[in-house]
Amino acid sequence: MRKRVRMIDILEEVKGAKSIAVGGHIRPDGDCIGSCMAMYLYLKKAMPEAQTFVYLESFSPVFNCLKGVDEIKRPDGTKHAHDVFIALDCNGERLGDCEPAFWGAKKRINIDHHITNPGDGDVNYIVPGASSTSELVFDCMDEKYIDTDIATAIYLGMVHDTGVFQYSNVSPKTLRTAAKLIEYGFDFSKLIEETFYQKTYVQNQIMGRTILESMLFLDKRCIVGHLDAKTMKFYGVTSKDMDGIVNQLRYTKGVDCAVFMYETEPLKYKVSMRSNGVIDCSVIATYFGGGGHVRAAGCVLEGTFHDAINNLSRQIEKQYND
Ligand SMILES: [Mn+2]
Repeated sequence: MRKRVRMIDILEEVKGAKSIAVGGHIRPDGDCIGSCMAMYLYLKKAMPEAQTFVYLESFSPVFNCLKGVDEIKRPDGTKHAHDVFIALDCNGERLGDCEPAFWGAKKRINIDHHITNPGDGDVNYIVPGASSTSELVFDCMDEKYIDTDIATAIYLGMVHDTGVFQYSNVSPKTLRTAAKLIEYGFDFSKLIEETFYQKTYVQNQIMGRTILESMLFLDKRCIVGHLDAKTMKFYGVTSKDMDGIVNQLRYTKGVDCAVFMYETEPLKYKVSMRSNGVIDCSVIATYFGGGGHVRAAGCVLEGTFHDAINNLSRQIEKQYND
């Protein structure tokens, strides 16, 4: 049974506010960007008397198709003193350089679907079973203010966190929400192709190379691919070019859990995990100080690649033995 969480009306929550900030997590993904931009555009439209800001770290240029991205402010680590700060798709800790502004706000609102989020706001709308934060953001809106640009941003967020409505986090409500959104008449086919599937030549090259050099482990039920800093430098790629690699690894027949890691600095790896549900990725990620969902989670590991995979393997094996 899904725990019932009280839905919130965001306009009710920000009533009377003169300055409102919206922000999302470090290394923003499609859902983070979609939910933040939708919320920003919505508040600007429905609350013209307030000053609204949106803070996000830099992200892949594929998301520049959304309205308002040129107005995004970079998180600067200052406290500010907004009347309201709305943290989307994460809790306070994952806001990066936005964290001081979050804690410095008079009122904090937290909307998220991560099971690991305890809810850091004065008002929380945390629904762990939901497809995406974008779907939750839609719940908080009055449909009379939603327009094509807002609908596009929400739809984009939902597409990215559901693997184009494929993952098990999709509910009948997710699709009903998506149905309402496409009524606004945007080119969803182009949006999906250009933000989700399309890769640059070099992105395809590193995906190919990672898969070529991947290894099966734990009786061929798990797979790992990795990129070291030297290889990344050779191809001229950054973290933003890695999207989709871990999912492609997971599509290997017979594999329950895929691990992809890349070196962010010497002896430090950013780890992404995907599973078919047999392995709970969030348990493993949380053990190593990260977080996420059952089927998708991430963390950071220090040490050599072999240390990292040995440590992860031990934790995955525990679940097989349980
Ligand atoms: Mn999300």
